[in-house]
Amino acid sequence: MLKRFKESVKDFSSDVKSAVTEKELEEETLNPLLEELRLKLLQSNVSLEAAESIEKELRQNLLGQKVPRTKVEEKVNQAVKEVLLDLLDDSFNIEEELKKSGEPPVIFFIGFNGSGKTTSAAKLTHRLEENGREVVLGAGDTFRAASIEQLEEHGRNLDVPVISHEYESDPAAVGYDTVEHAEKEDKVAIVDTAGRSHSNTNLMNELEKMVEVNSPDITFLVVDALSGNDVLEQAEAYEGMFDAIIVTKMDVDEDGGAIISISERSGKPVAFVGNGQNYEDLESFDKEAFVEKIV
Ligand SMILES: Nc1nc2c(ncn2[C@@H]2O[C@H](COP(=O)(O)OP(=O)(O)OP(=O)(O)O)[C@@H](O)[C@H]2O)c(=O)[nH]1
Ligand SMILES: [Mg+2]
Repeated sequence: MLKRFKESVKDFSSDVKSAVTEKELEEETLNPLLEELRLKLLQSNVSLEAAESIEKELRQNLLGQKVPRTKVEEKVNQAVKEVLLDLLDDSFNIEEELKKSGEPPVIFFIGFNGSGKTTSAAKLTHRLEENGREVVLGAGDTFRAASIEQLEEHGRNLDVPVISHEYESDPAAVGYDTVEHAEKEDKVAIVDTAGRSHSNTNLMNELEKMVEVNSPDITFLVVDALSGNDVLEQAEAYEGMFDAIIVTKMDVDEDGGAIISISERSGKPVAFVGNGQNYEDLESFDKEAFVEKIV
C-alpha cells in the first residue's frame, strides 16, 4: 500500500519535473521558431525552395524531441547547423581532381556575364603555380571586347603563357591549341570562356562544341554571390555541364545565400569562394567554417 503510494508520488514528481524542466517540441513551439528562421534565410537571399527544404528537414528532426526548457533555441540552432552541413558539399579537392584527370589536365571556367570567370581562372592559375604546377591559359572568350587583352594581362602578371586567336574566331580551336601546348610542356590547361546565358543559343551551342572538342576534366561554374536568387537560373542553364562551383564576390556579400541556394539546387560541391580582387583571394570552401559564421 505504502509502496504504491510512494511510487505514484515519485512518478508524479518526475512528471512535474520534466514538465517544468523539459519540453517536448511540438508544432506550437516550433512554428514560430521555424517561421523566424525562414524569414532570416530569405533575407540572406536563400531561395524560397532552399528555405522550405531546410524548414522541412528541421521539422522532421525536431518534432517530438525532448529538450530542457532553457535549451530550446540551442537545440534548434544545432539542428539548423546539421541540416546545412548536410546540404552543403565541400568535398572538392583540386589536387586530388588533378591527379584523377587525364594528361594534360584541362580545366574550363563557365558562367554568366561578369560572374568572375576570368578573374577566378587567374586566381586558380596563381594557386596552382604556387603549388608547383605549371599552367597555360587559353583565351576561349573570343566574343567580348577586350577579353583577350584582359587574360593576357593576367598572363603577364602571373608569368604564364596565354594562347589566343582572333576575336570572333572559334573558341574550340583556341581550346585545342591550349591543350596541345599543355600536353607538350606538361602543364595544366586552364581555358576561359565567354559569358553567356541560356537565351544566347549561339553561345550555348558554341560552349557545347568546346566541351566536345576539348573534353575538360574539370569544369567550374562561376557564380556571383551578389546575384542572389538568380544563381538558380544559372545552375539550370548549365545543368549537367559542370563539376563544381566557384562563388565569387563573397567579400562584398557575406550573406551566403547564393551558396546555400545553388548547393540545394545543383547538388554539386562548392570548390572555392572568391573574396577579393587579388590573386590570393580564392579560398577553398570550408562548410564547417561557413555554417559557424552564418548560424
Ligand atoms: N570584390 C570582388 N570582385 C571580384 C571577385 N571576382 C571577380 N571580381 C570582379 O568582378 C568583375 C568581373 O570579373 P571577370 O573575371 O571579368 O568576370 P567574367 O565572368 O570573366 O566576365 P565576362 O568575361 O564579361 O563574362 C571584375 O571587376 C572583377 O575584378 C571577387 O571575388 N571579389
Ligand atoms: Mg571573362
